[in-house]
Amino acid sequence: MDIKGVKLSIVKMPLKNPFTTHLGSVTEREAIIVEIEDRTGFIGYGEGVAFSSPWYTEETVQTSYHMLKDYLVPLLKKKAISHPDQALALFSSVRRNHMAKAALETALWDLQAKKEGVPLSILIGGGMESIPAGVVVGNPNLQEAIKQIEGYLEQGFKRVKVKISPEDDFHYISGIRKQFPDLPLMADANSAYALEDVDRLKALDQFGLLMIEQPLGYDDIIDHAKLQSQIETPICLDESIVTFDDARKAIELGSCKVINIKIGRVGGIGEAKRIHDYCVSKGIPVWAGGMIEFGISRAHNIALASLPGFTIPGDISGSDRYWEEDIIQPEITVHNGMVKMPERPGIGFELNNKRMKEVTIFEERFEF
Ligand code: OSB
Ligand code: MG
Repeated sequence: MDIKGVKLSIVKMPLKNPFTTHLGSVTEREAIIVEIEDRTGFIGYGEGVAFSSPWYTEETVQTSYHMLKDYLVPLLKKKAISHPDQALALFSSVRRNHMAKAALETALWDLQAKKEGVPLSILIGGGMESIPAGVVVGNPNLQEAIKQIEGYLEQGFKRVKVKISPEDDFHYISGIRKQFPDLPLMADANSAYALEDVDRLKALDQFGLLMIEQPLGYDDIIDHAKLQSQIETPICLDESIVTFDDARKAIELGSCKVINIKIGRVGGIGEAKRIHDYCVSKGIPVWAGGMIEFGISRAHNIALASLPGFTIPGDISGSDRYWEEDIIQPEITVHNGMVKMPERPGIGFELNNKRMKEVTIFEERFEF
């Protein structure tokens, strides 16, 4: 791909409002922004979505940075590749560290799409249609959550996801349901339950949730299969699916009826596409999960969500969901609950250099 150099920037920005799960609150977001420049002057953008601490997966901003600087960027420098679909094989000597790999791999996809002069959605086999936006409410206070949901429905969001835990699940979900009887609603537990909680989870069946996301252990697929056979609500797996084989095994076992695909969690767009294609062949719907991310990662998600198997609205909200000002221009916007597919080559957004200057806390360049 004739790469000239790679730039890594660590950015840091406060969220407009704290985002709370039973695992804690996120009030500030750090991320790694990757820029890969080729010798003709094109620049591909990627975003490392690991958090500052390892609460969601084992990776952090610092472990990702270490992997990128000391292993992944040197691998890319040592062995030239001609297409981003060779990146996963190139990185195969590094075990896991999916978010670090995805940060670089997604930048290669953006670069390739720009070289070919096509939108990223088209390059990866998707389309140009607008996609429906879904939003996540991370607020355990029922009255505040209801207010927030009202605001999002006014903006036209097509689907709402809330966070739940055994502490307050029945009261919280029934309160929201009472207020919004027809709302396409789902609940994400981020592994807050154990198999012994089956009765609590069965009690939620009456609320007609679209799905319950990752109720049990973050690396489990066995107990989820046992749970799915006892509850009506479809189980969606998030944390448990970090590879194509995880998806295959979970579907074979009956551990879930839906899969949330996050590019960072599975190590890149190549693996995300493989999981998508397999799910389509098995009749398992998928949707694009969010990571409280900045605009670069959001833009990659939007392209991914244009693939035909993404039949459920994803965690795809606008730049203003979390940020006073995003690091891209134009910002991502939601109109009547829809996000327009960008038409320009690549991800279709540029870095906002002024904003990048304000929020960058560290940067480093690697010449090839
Ligand atoms: O479990 O889906 C999750 C955010 C950070 C880490 C994990 C998850 C989430 C979300 C998505 O729920 C929030 C968003 O990006 O809007
Ligand atoms: Mg989740």
